[in-house]
Amino acid sequence: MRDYAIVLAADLPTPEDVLSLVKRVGDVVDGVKVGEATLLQGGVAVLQRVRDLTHEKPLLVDLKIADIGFLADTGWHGTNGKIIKSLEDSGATHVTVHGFPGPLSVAEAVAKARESSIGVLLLPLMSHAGAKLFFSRPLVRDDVIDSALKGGLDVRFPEAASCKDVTDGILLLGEALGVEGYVGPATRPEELQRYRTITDRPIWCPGFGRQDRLGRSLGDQFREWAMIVGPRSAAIVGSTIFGAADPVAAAREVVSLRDSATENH
Ligand code: 3DU
Repeated sequence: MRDYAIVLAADLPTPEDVLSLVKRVGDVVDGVKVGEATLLQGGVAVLQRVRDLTHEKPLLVDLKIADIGFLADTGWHGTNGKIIKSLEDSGATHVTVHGFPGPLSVAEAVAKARESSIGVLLLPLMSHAGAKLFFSRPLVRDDVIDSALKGGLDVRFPEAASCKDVTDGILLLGEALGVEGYVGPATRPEELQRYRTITDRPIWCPGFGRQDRLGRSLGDQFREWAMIVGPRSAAIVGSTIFGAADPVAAAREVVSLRDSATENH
């Protein structure tokens, strides 16, 4: 994936709408995100149809998986693994997974995704208003480590990283379990800064445009995002592109704002 990638969140009402948007905008953006609604309507076959249009570009399936992990003598037999297995050979390159269901759920997701060459992006926090209600609840590092050990996981947690809340705990889990990267809120620059004190992995950031609550222009939002997260990152942009009168022009404008925000990096 290219540095500072622009990933289109193709959140349109039907799979046919999604495919016709990708046909128009796929060459301009650096990747595509397909949501659960599209998958429920179109089935996993829709993913290969997107991939046929975007070729080698990343295809993120945004399922925000949050089910059980179950480790038996014969391997992983929880539901997270079964969900991920159903994406095998579908064209998906990445999938989103929640961290709050705990170490076994994340570990199973990572293990099964690896078998299918899919990267797990974990969600330590979200971008919308109110997301901190639960993610900012206190959590101590020892409880995260104990839970992983009790689950039978033999993993190493980063030595230096401290933990004060659920967001930190999910970042610690992601580091210990080797996720490919994280989803992080472009609406919360100070939280993205916190991510970067714990991880060097890619951070894919939604929340541009309509979700911004800091009164920033789109250009300022891109500048702040790029400065904090650095090149190993992506901006996930939906309605700013697909809601515009001319989505192709809007996608070009987003790419050009990204280019100016990163030209000196
Ligand atoms: O606000 P937009 O239209 O640019 O769309 C953002 C997309 O990113 C949308 O698909 C939403 O489901 C996803 N997303 C978030 O907005 C926030 C998160 O924390 C995680 C995913």
